[in-house]
Amino acid sequence: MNNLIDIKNEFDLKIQVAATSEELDSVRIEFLGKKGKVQELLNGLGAVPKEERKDRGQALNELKNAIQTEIEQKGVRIKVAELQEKVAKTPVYDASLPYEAKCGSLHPITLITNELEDIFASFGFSVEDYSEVVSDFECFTSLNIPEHHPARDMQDTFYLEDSDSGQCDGEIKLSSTDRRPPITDHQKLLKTHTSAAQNSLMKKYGAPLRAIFPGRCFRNEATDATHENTFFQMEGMMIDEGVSISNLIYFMKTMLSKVFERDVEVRLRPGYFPFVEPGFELDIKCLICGGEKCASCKHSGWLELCPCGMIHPNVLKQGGIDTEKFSGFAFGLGLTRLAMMKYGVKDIRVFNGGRIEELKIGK
Ligand code: FA5
Repeated sequence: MNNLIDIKNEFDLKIQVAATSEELDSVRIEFLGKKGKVQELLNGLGAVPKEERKDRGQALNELKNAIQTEIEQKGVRIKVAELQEKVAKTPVYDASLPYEAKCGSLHPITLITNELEDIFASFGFSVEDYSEVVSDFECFTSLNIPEHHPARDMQDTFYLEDSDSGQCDGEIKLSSTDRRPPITDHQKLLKTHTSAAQNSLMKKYGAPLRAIFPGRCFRNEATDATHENTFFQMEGMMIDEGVSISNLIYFMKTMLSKVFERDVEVRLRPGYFPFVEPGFELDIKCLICGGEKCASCKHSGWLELCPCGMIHPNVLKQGGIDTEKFSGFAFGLGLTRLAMMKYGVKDIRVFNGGRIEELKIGK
């Protein structure tokens, strides 16, 4: 009977260690399987002397039953533990709880606009909103760009059909020099630049005036890494007594160093815009390639960012400002391009692309 006790001892050890259904099953096979240790002894029962066979058989059956029972009991405990673990790992969706929306991030243009608004507010500038549909007068004539002035062709414009009658059905007629509708001051168009708000804001507030007005602009342009047909600018104007180019340069430099939180290389060169005199182009050294020349800066190392200048007296007069007393500067910051530089976005088309992963820039 010694070997039965040994087998039971061995079984007791192994069943104690078995922690999973698979491990328990191997113990079962080892002891109760067809070629298992108990079965082998049962198979050998015929060779046991007749007078011992009954007791031996009874002892073997008792051993078999004991092992069987213990395996079954341990099996139940293991199943319960496994089930509890599975339940603990399974997320519970409680339909009665409020819906937890997955939060996205603010669009990079919103982020940079907010930042600039804060910066200019700290300089005492008000933040103005302006329509995306403006009149030809607002966009061009009031800005010293009369009908047939070649400067109109610098900004290929989307004119709205039938806008003179006030019955605009929203259909957009693509302009080109030969397809432009007959010009009247009332002709409606999608604003090509934020400068279109200058005249109206001068009339609304008079001088002195400090205002910025960010807005969406539209141009009938072929798109590439730095050009979109729909993009953002942020216009700024400061009109007061004795405003000079020094004020303009100070504000531009301070604004850029605050936006980039480090010194960025800029260059100022003469630029022609009929509504400023003198006019400048303010370029920023490309922050994508560090000036090494890449597709994002059209292989020039620089990016046109913020044309600016002293507001032309004709424009001030159109806005009802006394040019004997007041002077002012204006700038038209390329907001979308600034966002490219600030967030290291290589291609401007990402901003209108709608791919959330590419737009997850800020928090
Ligand atoms: C203007 O729009 C003038 N109104 C700016 C101005 C304002 C000058 C006040 C003087 C005084 P320009 O067409 O260069 O200028 O555009 C200004 C900026 O807008 C450019 O430097 C550029 O950064 C951005 N920009 C222009 N066109 C596009 C475009 N298609 N896609 C993306 N950004 C553009």
